[in-house]
Amino acid sequence: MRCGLLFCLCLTGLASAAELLTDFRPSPLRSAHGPVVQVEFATAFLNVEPGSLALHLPGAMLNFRFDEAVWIVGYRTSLLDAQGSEPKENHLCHTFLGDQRVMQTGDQEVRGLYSDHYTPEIRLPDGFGVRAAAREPLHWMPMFNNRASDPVRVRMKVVLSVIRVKQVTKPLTPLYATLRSAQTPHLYFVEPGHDERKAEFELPFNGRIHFLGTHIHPYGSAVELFNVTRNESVWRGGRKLDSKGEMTGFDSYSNGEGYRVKAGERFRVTAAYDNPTSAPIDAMAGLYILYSRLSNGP
Ligand SMILES: [Cu+2]
Repeated sequence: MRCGLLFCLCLTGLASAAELLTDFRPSPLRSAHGPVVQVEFATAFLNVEPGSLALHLPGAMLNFRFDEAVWIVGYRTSLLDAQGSEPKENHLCHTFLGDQRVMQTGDQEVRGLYSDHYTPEIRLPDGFGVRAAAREPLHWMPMFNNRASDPVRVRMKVVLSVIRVKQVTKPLTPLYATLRSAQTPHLYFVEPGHDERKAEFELPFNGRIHFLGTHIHPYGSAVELFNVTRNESVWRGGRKLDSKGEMTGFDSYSNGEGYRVKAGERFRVTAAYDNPTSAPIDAMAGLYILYSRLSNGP
């Protein structure tokens, strides 16, 4: 198996097929809507220089397609070091996968998923999926951080869980996504102590929100989505800590029934950081919203 190019599909053995993902394997995931299979790919080893934040690495992005129509129902990314272990440090800023490149401002609707260090895996509520047509061009973009003083060498492995359209046994509901940041530009710095950033926006669709996930950096403490029109909180998530008080993950919202949205309602995303250090820290605060559309309004 050759991995001489900057990007390769080493794990699937599809290096010669490059960007066409066809190697479906059994998945441990189960769905009432059809058999779930998974397809994997990985980057080659990449050097991430010290001081890198939200770094795009040349050659680390991938344009790919499925040979047949699929519903993407799960997405997992993991970083591996030269020993094949997951590094303890946080080198994954975030990734995007979808039908277009994700813009971090404005009213963009994408069909895609994301991951970050604190939300490395998304499993959509059963019965929902992101639809990809046969041979439709899809784009995958990883971004990296290295807050240490030495370069690191890592590769990223991706597992996509899908239901093949030809194997669907019960209809699925398509999900669409939009990314909303509490701060633009999205990379900012937080002084020691408590910090909150807020942004308001309008959602232009009638539908239901079924998944909310955050993109957050170390010391991010809470993210809230608030419906300003109705004066009610939609969801508030916080960080997960281990027994030593180390941040290990962040809450997400996943619900088959979902939260109703009426076109034109205004929302506010608020992100809080608590910086316990004596120096400014880097921060990002994004909310990735996955929703279904209702043709006749909520
Ligand atoms: Cu980031």
